[in-house]
Amino acid sequence: MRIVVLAGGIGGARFLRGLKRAAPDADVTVIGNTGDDIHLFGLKVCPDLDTVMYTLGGGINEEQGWGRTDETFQVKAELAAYGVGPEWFGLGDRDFATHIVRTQMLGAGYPLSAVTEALCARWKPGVRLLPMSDDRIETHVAVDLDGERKAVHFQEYWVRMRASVPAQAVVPVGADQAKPAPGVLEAVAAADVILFPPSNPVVSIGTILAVPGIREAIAEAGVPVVGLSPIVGNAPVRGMADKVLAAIGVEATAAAVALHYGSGLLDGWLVDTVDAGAVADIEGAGIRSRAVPLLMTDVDAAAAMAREALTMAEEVRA
Ligand code: FO1
Repeated sequence: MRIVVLAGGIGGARFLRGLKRAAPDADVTVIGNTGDDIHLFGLKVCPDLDTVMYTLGGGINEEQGWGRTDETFQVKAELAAYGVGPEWFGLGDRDFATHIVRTQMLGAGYPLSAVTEALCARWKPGVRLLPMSDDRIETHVAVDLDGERKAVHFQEYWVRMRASVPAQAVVPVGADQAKPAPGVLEAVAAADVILFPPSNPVVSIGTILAVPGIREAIAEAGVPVVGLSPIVGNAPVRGMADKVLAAIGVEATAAAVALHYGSGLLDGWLVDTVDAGAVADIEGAGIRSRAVPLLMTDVDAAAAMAREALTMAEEVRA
């Protein structure tokens, strides 16, 4: 079975770990969000690609959900001693190596997709990890600060500001001119099932869908597309997805997110058991829905969610 998964960072990565346990023989292609990417310390940082790669490759810091395990911060401290920041972004020593290799290869002319493949040769994530695009796309967030509207990079909004002010708009800068990375459209066209894990619907999956051609390819693939709600009990499972949902006028509920994707894209949508009351509304909008436990408390729980998603895919295919 060929499965295509659109993934952001922590939620996508943990779901994928469950999917690999639930379907060990499946051929899984991950289309990773690169809108969170940023140039810091002279290096190209790709948080979501790395979170997937480290999580599936066994190198992730489990408590944080991002960055490397057994990490130290000597390089960052040395840079700070030179007055070089930003101090608000924690890049560890082990992680620096990944970014040096990536930046060197990009500088030598390799596209991000080839660089990601080279990094994955070490981590062996057991999936084919593709960036959504080789073109530079950076998500910016418009905020009102001191009476002025200002655009900040997504990482600055998320990590430095902790989404403490309302997001007025979210813009994937460069997406309109971007092309899907090699292999992305081919993987979608060859898929038996397409899954949207409980990743952020705006800045993760929304950004992937903003790359011209990807949304259309998924809608036209003619195979089941099943998603899992990242909103449980009217709040994000983790992160601050409600802040960016508000910016696009979507309520932070499992049903509102399903309707935001719409029946033109989604065939099935799993909600958490606490949101069982939303199932009828979602089905009324032409999307099959069921309430199942959606908290990824451990790999077994994530695997159970993946099994539910695959079962629903078979039901909507029938
Ligand atoms: N998230 C934080 O909250 N603080 C950090 O200092 C931080 C550093 C960081 C370094 C590398 C990396 O791959 C991810 C990192 N993240 C950090 C996570 C990341 O900023 C976001 O959570 C994702 O972009 C959202 O998916």
